[in-house]
Amino acid sequence: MNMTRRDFVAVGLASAAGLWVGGAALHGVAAEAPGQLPEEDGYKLWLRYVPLGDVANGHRKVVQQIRVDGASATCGRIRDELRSAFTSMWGSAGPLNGNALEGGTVIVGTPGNSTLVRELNWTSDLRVVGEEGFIIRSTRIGDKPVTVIAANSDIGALYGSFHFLRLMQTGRPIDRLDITERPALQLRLMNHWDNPNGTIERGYAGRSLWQWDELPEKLSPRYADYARACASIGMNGSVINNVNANPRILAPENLRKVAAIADGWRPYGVRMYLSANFAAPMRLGGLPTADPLDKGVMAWWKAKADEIYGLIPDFGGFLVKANSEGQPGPKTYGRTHAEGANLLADALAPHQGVVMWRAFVYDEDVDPDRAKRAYLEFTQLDGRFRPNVVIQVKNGAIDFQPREPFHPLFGAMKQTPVIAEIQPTQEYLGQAKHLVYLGPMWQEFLNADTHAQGSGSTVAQILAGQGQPSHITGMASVVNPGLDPNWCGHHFSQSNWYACGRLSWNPGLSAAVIAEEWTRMTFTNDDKTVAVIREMMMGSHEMFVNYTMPLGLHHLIGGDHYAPQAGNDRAPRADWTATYYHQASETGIGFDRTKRGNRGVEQYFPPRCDEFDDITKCPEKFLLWFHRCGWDYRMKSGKTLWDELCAKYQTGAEQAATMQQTWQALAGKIDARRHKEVADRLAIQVTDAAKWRDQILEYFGRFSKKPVPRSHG
Ligand code: GCV
Repeated sequence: MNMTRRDFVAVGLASAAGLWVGGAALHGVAAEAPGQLPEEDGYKLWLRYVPLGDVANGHRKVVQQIRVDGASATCGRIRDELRSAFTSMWGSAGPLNGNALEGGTVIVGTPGNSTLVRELNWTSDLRVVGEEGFIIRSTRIGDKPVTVIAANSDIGALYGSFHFLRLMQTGRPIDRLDITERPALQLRLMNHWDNPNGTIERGYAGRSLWQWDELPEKLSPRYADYARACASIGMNGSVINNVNANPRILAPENLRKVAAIADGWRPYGVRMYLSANFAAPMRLGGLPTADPLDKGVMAWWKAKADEIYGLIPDFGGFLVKANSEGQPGPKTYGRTHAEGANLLADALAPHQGVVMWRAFVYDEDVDPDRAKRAYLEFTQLDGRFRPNVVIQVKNGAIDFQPREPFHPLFGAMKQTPVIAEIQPTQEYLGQAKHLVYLGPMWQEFLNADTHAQGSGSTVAQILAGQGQPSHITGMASVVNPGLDPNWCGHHFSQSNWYACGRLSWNPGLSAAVIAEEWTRMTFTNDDKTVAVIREMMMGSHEMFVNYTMPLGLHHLIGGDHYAPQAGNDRAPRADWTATYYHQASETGIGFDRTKRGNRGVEQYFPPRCDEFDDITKCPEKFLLWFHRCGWDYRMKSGKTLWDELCAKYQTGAEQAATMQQTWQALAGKIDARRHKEVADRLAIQVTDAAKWRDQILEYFGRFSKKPVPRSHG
């Protein structure tokens, strides 16, 4: 789907009309009675469908009967979902597919599978929503008031049904609906970094979901539960194995296992993708080379693609990490990333598959500064990729740090589609120990104005197709589910899975709206409690940045990517140390990427480039990313840099302690089990936030030679 800027705005408006802003339109949701809340383990995620109290009476008038005429497996899932949701929310469900059309019927269908939908003749309205969008409308058929969830495909109808249920779950009125939704992005993908031995690279919620030793005969019920959760937030694909890919995932016996999972996902519209190891023709196929220009290698990949599509007809394609962190790639043979990507693209093209080629490369030969390398390599190759290649770019130029300026590749590739990679799994953001809601961070990233096509070229607009030939658009999320009972380790980490899906559907959604939706569905509809939790969540990212890496600092960690290690100066590569980035000395701190330094700012479009370059205009949150400053540099607050740094760390640690108290005060408002499990992790967070403050300030104090100001010590 090719979207113009106008289309993108239209999606945003439709969403704003269909959802709500900041809860203002909510009405009278009854609080669940304190002390009577049954304990929950979190397995149901945001699909709990708890009884809604008084508000359900209004809903019941609108929904008395469900009618889903289609016969496909997806329509079966829609019927099951609606029925079990209504039964759970109301204690009983109305009749399913009753013969007579009654007032209060919810009709779900497409013009192809439902006479009622066809006869409504909404042809031009349905054209707007494309293959995956939907319309939800309160209308009349004859003299009967009905609600229609209409789409062009069964999957669109499924998404519409989940949207309708979300309105109910969050206590919204459903009697006068006129909603039109279409996803802004085509590829809305989960990326798992799961290994064949059941471990997960950067996974913090137990072992891998995929039970390789039981497949393909035995299918864990979690596979369908997973696909259902993905569909409920609009995710339509998943790469199930680590980008540090074991070549054997492509072995025939493993492909049969992968196909069994894919079969279970199909009714939910979740397509299977795999990470491919570039050296698979050698390591699996026994060829003497993996050179992308070798005819034998080309034939091997074509045969492999044919084999995969024989088993998984709707296979999505390959994700590739090449010539990065020890992974094989085309450069091993003196070829370019484009030649490597095109090799796989040609094999997949007859089947309409795509290659997602990662821009996470930082070859030391390209430039001394890691942050500049991917841009330099990939902009040179723009125009040389096949049409079914997309470049998958992390949100920032280094590596999922707590805060990075947006990657300069967004907007820079004029002829090659670019999709974003974000990381719900919180590798550098407290893992599953800290409560950190990433919605605000992603919103900052998506709303960042690249100026690539003049003012207003936000990352979100670029992802949706503005200014690039985006026959393919998308967003990939390195996700967090594992076998832990609550899927994500920390109950609040579920919100990051939820948010990445909602933002992939509509990158224009506000983080606060998403936080509120999630809280209502996951914990409670009690307005006061919701407001408290939403504010906790909304402040949590800035708080984490404050107590770990404020003012543009980053990478102050070591191997575990969790604990403070600003003094880490030994690693196999210089750009894996902390000192490479912060460069603290007695004269100051920070990395000079200005026009007088290594000119990294020049990778951004003007006026963004000039803003980052000018120390008086550079947002202070990115100060030490772009500038090297003396310890006495005067900040906008009037404080010296050293004092400001101390204040940030102290504030962050205090905010963590306050958040713990806030949560404590919600005892009784949340079921006891989940309340305690969150409280236990908050205790770790508060202790570790204080450690961050103390250790980092002690370390930098050795260079600044200044005391920590009394109020912050
Ligand atoms: C999957 C970082 C992580 C690695 C990860 C890599 C990547 O370096 O620490 O675990 O590897 O990013 O995104 O490829």
